[in-house]
Amino acid sequence: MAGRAVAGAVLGALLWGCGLALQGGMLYPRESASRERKDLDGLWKFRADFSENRLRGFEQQWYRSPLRESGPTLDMPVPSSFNDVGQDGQLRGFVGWVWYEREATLPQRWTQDLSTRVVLRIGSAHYYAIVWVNGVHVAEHEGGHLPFEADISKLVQSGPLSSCRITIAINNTLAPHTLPPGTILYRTDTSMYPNRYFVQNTNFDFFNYAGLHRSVVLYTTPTTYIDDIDVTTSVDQNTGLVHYQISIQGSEHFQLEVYLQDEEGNIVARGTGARGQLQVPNAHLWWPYLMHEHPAYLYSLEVRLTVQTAAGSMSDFYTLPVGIRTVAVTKNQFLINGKPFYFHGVNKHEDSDIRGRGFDWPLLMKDFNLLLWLGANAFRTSHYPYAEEVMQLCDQYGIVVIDESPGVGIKLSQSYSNQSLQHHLEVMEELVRRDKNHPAVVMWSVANEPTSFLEPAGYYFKTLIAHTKALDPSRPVTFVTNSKYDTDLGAPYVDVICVNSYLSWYHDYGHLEVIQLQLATQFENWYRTYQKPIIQSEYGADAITGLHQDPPLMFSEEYQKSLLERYHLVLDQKRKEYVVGELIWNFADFMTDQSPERVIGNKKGIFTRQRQPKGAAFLLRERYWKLANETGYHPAAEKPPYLVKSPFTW
Ligand code: BDP
Repeated sequence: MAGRAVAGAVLGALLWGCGLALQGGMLYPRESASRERKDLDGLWKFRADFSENRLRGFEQQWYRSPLRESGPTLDMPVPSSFNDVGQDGQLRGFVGWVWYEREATLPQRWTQDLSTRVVLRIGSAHYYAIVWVNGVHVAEHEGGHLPFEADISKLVQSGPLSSCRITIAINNTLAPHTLPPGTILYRTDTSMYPNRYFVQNTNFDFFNYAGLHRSVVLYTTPTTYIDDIDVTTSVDQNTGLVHYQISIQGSEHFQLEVYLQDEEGNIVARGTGARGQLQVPNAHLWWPYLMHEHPAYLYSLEVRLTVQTAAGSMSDFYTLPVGIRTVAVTKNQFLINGKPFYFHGVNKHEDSDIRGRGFDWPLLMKDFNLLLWLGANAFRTSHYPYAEEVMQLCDQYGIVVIDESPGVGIKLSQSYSNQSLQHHLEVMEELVRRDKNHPAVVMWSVANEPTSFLEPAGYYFKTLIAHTKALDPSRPVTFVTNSKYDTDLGAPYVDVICVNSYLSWYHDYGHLEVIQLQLATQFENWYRTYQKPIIQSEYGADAITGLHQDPPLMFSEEYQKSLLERYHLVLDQKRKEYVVGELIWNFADFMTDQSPERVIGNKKGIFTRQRQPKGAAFLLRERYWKLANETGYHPAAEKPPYLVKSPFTW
């Protein structure tokens, strides 16, 4: 019973956040003539609360004074997961509250100029976070993959201090109503388990890394500021149309000017007012990588806000990259700029040695270089939203994104409650708010492989998909299903059907010969029933790098390659009909919970966790460049072959 009380308290704290309403925009913090930014990356003070009820930090109010005064602390890098940094096995699997703290020194202008607004922004704190500045509560947020912020101007401008102390308490406990969901399992048999023993159980296949996974930044705006910009684009003949809507906070009397610049810095269109439409004759469209000779063309939308105040005039500037492109879906095609687009790419994870899910520029660039090398034109953000910097690179490199919510592992009936649905709707709102302006994002994915036979599931997904479409009518919506469970509850409502299957892996072990028949049947059944384009959104096999076996046996590199080749035979037939994409599971090996099915993580990567290629990477590379030539689009030729050559071959 005591154990239940312990974790009850852990979970109880999570409920505080329910019912948060979405307020304001969430523009990426960019510097401009009116905005400064200060990154708080580096070493933070850290303590995990190992007390029995995990609530000592709150009981002793650790946020009231520097963390070192309430006990020993560790140095913890930010951004990073805390799990794999240390040598303490207990911390690796810790469940409950951890505390981060750091002092930030502020420029004098920030603390003394009352027309400056100072904002604290947290890119990702997994899973539930409470934030204090100088001991004062400023923000709470539920959900580990999306940013949140707090206006801390009053706090930092009210005293003589030129520094502030930021304390962030983070709880990684997953409950049936969280996204992703989880449960705390109590082991009360004292002949087998120590007193108050509990474990965190989940129904998804990746390690529940936790901590401050992305940068924490301070940035400024004027007190009247550009709060949000919403851009959608369309094309009329050769003219690109940029529809914009801008929201301003702080005053109702302002002037707005917008300028659209091309890549050479020429102003190609201008407008005034909070909403409007810019016309760009002979527009350069944003095309995916390998689909066009000049992919990923980005204009810059510069927004200039001017306000007259008693003290004079005040300005705010914000520049947003804009790609002009259209997305549409027919019953058997996915169209970008009116041309059929075939997704040939990967599923990823935010996962690497030591950092766990922590953001890391070298890793990100390595991943993008590998995608370009591979000839991949797309990825799915399985199984949660990725860092904003990742989405920006996709815009810049022309890598098309299926942007997925953390709706993974939804299996229990309690995870279909109203509370869960409410939270899932809010997460979709936060995701669309953050990523709506990225031309690379061509589709929203609301969930991955939920269990279908539970009664409320139909209502849940119907509502969720309708809500997402209402939030953003400019993009199609999908839902990822798994033929293993014959899940079809989302299919009637989505625009594109994404199907995962693990033929000859989770069943018919070793029988590669059944793949062609089973895969063809899978596609035909889905298409016959729904008449919608289909993406093979996951397929793959574990391969331990360096393990060879010919004829192929499971877990060898040869088996992984042979399995993919069998899939490709069918994909090559069906892509001529209604299959519009193939995304390998997975780009790289990644960490999971421990189980007899996993050998230090999931080994379905075509690259190792250290990003070295297995044999399958070369196989896919050959295929993707071939697909690029067959499905790409050359404006002069008007039809394939596109004749692109990998710059990485000589
Ligand atoms: C799929 C899941 C994915 C897993 C994969 C696997 O969507 O998260 O990692 O199976 O088992 O069903 O490798």
